[in-house]
Amino acid sequence: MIQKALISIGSNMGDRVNNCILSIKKIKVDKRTVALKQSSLYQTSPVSEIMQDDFINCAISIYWDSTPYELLRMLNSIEEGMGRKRGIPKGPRVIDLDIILFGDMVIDTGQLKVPHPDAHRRKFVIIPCIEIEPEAFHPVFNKKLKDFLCMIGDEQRITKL
Ligand code: PH2
Ligand code: MG
Ligand code: MG
Repeated sequence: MIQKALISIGSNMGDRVNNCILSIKKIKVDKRTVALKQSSLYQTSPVSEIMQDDFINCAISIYWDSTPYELLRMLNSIEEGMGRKRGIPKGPRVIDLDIILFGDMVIDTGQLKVPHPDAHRRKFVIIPCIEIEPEAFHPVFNKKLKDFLCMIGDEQRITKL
């Protein structure tokens, strides 16, 4: 099964820019990945109740020649290899690699939820994703990703690096 996947990348600990770039290199090294597009890097305010540093966020699109669960496994192992510690939800992290879309599949299991359940509420996800895939489509809400932007308040800050 080959599907196009959109992956959101974020870091707010250590060398944030380098962490994002290194994670992309690691995704590309996998034999099942065909890299398509890579967004700009953005500095974004944390969307969280927990006080923490700004994030660097970006997104990539790939063709993935395996299942979504295998993609999740690969992303989790990159996170672990880069020193990600599972701490407080929405707390600071060295690297976070989230599957936003996987073709037009809808997955809702304990292990994996696609589209990412918060994607449509987060500028730091939508803006990098639509930079590279302007027509990206949300198969649960039957709307383009870009059509959610006008529903998100001004408190989420995002600037291109
Ligand atoms: N990730 C979160 C929670 N909040 N905020 C920003 N700006 N960027 C993120 O990547 C992020 C977040 C949980 O994964
Ligand atoms: Mg996340
Ligand atoms: Mg995650």
